[in-house]
Amino acid sequence: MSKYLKFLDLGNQPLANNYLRKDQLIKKEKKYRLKVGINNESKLVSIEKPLSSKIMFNQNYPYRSSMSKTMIKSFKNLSDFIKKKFHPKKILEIGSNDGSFLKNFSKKKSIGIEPCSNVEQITKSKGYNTYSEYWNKNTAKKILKKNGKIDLIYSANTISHIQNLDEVFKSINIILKDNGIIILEDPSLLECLKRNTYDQFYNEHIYVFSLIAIENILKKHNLEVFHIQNLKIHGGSNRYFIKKKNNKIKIDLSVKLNRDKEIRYGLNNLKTYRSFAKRVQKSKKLLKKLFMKIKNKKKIIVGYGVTAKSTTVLNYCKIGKKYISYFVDTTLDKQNKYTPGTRIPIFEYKGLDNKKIDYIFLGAWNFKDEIFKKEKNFIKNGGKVIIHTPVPKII
Ligand code: DWN
Repeated sequence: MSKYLKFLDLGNQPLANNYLRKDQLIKKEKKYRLKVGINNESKLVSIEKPLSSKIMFNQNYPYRSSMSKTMIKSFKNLSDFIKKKFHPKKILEIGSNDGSFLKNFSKKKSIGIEPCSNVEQITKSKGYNTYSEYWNKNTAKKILKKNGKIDLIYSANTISHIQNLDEVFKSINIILKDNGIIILEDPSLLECLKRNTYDQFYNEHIYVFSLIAIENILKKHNLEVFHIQNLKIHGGSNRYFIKKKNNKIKIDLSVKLNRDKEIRYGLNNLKTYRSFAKRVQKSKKLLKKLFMKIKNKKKIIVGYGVTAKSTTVLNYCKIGKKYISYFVDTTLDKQNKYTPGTRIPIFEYKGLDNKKIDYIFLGAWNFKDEIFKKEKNFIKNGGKVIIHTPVPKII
C-alpha cells in the first residue's frame, strides 16, 4: 500500500504570493503548516496539504514571467528550437502567464490557458487566443471543440502547481494529436536537494518533480519521456519532452542518464530526504546568525527581488523588518506592498545606492547571474550580497 512519508517541516507559512496592501496590515494573516513528504511508491515529493487553486491563482496574481531577461531569452531559445524541430501547426501553453513564451509564435497558431485573469488579459490584449480557465478535462474539451487537436503542448512552472496530476494528463490526452509532443518544465528535485533550495516548497509548489516520479505518473496515461534537457533556470530545472507511447520517436540517452543520476544520488531512498531536512535546519540557523552578525554592525540590508521562495525562507527563518529594511522589485503589482507574513515593505526598484545600502539579500537568487551583471557597480563599490543557497553566505 502506498504511504506518504513526511520528512520536512517548514513551519507556519502565509500564502506565498499574497503581498499585502497597507490597509490589510491590521488583519491577522491566515497561516498554513508547510510540511513536505514523499509517496513511498511513486516517489512523488509533495507538500502535505495543498490549498485550493482558487485561493492562490485568481485575478490578483502578481507574478509576471516577463520580469526577467533570463526567462525571456530562455523562452525565445526554446521557441526557435520548437519551430525548427517540430514545426507545430497549433501550440497550446498551459499557464501562459503574461504571454512571454507565446509571443514568439504567430497569433493564429497559439492558444494560452491562464486561470489568473489579470495576467491572462495581458496576453489577450496583444491579440492572442487565451482562456482564463484552470487546466482540466472541461477546459480541454472546450478548447478541442473550438480549435481542434493540438500538435504541441508547453507548460513551464505550472504542472507542479496543480494537485490532480491524473486529471492534468487525462486532459492532455483529450486534446493532443497522436503524434503530438508535450514539453514540461519544472524545478528539478535533484537540484533542489543538492543546492539546499528548500524554498522551492511553498503553497503554490505542490510538487517538486524528479524524473523518477514523472515517469511513474506518465505510465498510467500511456505517455513517456523521450528527451530531457537540464536547465539553469530557477536554480536548476528539467525540461521533459514527452510523447504518446505509440509514437515511434526514439527515446534518447538523456533519459537513462538522468534517471541513473537521480538513483545514484538516492532519490529513491527516504534516508536522502531525511538528511536534506537536517541540512535545511542547519541552513536556518546559519542564515539567522549571518543576519544577526551584520545587523550588530548596524549595516543596512535590503532585499532584492521579492519571491514566493523568499516567503518560505523569511517565515521559516523568522527574518523580518528588524533585519531587512525593505525589498526592491521591478514588478508593479508587488510594489508599495508588504511581504507575506514578515511584512517588510516593498518598493519600486530604482537602482542601488552604495551610500544607503550595505548588503542586498537575494530573494531572487535564481537570477543571480542576471542581477550580478546589472548590479556590477554596487558590488564594485563595496556592496555585498547575501545568499542562502547552497549554504548561507556573503558574496
Ligand atoms: O513557479 C513559480 C515561479 C516560476 O514564479 C510561481 N509559483 C511563482 C513565481 O515564483 P517566484 O516568486 O519565486 O519567482 P521568481 O521568478 O523567482 O521572481 C523573481 C522576482 O524578482 C520577481 O518579482 C521579479 C524580481 N526581479 C527584480 O526585481 N529584478 C527579478 C530580476 C531578475 C531583477 O533584476
